[in-house]
Amino acid sequence: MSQVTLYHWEPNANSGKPMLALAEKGVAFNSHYIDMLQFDQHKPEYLAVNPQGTIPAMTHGDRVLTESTAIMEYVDNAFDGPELMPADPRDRWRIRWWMKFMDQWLAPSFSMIGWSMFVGPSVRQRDPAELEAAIERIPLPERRVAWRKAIHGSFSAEEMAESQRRVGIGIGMLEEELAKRAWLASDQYSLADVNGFNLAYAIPLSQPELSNDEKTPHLLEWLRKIYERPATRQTWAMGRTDMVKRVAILEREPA
Ligand SMILES: N[C@@H](CCC(=O)N[C@@H](CS)C(=O)NCC(=O)O)C(=O)O
Repeated sequence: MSQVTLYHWEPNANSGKPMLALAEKGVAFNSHYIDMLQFDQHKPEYLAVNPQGTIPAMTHGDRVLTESTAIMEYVDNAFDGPELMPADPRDRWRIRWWMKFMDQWLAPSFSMIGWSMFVGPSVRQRDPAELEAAIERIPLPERRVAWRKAIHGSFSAEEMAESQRRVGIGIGMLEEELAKRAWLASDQYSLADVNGFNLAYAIPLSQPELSNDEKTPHLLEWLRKIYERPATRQTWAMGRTDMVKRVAILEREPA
């Protein structure tokens, strides 16, 4: 059996997607933690795996796989375990619709807010010359821009407002969709739920005005149900930073 190694940061956003998919499938993997805040993703050892210097990446035997959503699909197809893509073509279309919408339109806005509130403040007290040298080593120019803005707190008011607008729309769309069925995109738990949980698990904490038991009951119930799954517990227990501890907001009150 070929070994699986996952290079990942926290169970959050892109890294959390393949972590949770592997756990749902019951696939044992070597966990290689990349400390994003220490810039491990730009060190030569990791660039030998993924020259773009972004996480996650996965190896399966001699195959190297990148792009979190595509990795999840690979995991679902390559291994036994519960199917995370139903057979029905319309369900498959809906799952891919949601994943495309989240990855392309919604996640970058969540990411901008997260980078300005967590990533920037976590590193900006370090020596400026060291930080600038670290940024210079980043292979992708767009990631250099994101790091500079996060460190210097220079996301513009317009781009932050646009991100907040998209988050508001996204929350409304999730609530509307989750009122229709138990899971986001089909009647069975799927990759869309894995993807969506990674994006949305902290919404009740970060957006309490927009998402709470009164305004978005279906969204809250969906998040809590996913958090109760053994694979989710196991995956979030692998987190090391305060950021992922936000998941505790999803614990149900004792009856
Ligand atoms: N589209 C890629 C995006 C990967 C990505 O940009 N990941 C972020 C973390 S969520 C990253 O590696 N950031 C590191 C950096 O910018 O230095 C995917 O979904 O895998």
